[in-house]
Amino acid sequence: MDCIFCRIVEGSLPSRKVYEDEEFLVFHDIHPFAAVHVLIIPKRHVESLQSIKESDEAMLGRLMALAPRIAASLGLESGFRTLINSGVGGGQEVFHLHAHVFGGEGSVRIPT
Ligand code: DGP
Repeated sequence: MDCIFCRIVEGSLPSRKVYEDEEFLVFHDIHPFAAVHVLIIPKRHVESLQSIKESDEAMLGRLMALAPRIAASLGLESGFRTLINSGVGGGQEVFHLHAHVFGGEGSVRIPT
């Protein structure tokens, strides 16, 4: 399987890391839409929100709970926006589950 985000997790593709723990990796998006634009991904390959199983529910809770911690660590005191594109029809381009976190200049103009 050739997955860009799995390669970032492995370290064979570089990224600007913001946070890492056993389960998740957070890094800056290569094409930022806002002053702050990072991606939260599970290290384990999960294709999409479209394909999650019941056993993924706790992981998803932890992923979303990480967003405010990451936002705070990046200085987004006034708020932030999250987005998960799911499936081709939902605008997903990289098929490894990820939550976008946007903040600062530009973040409120991103089309949803
Ligand atoms: P989505 O449409 O939700 O699948 O968004 C995928 C995002 O991933 C898109 O905003 C650009 C970003 N991206 C794609 N390839 C790379 C990469 O190699 N490195 C980083 N840091 N971001 C990437």
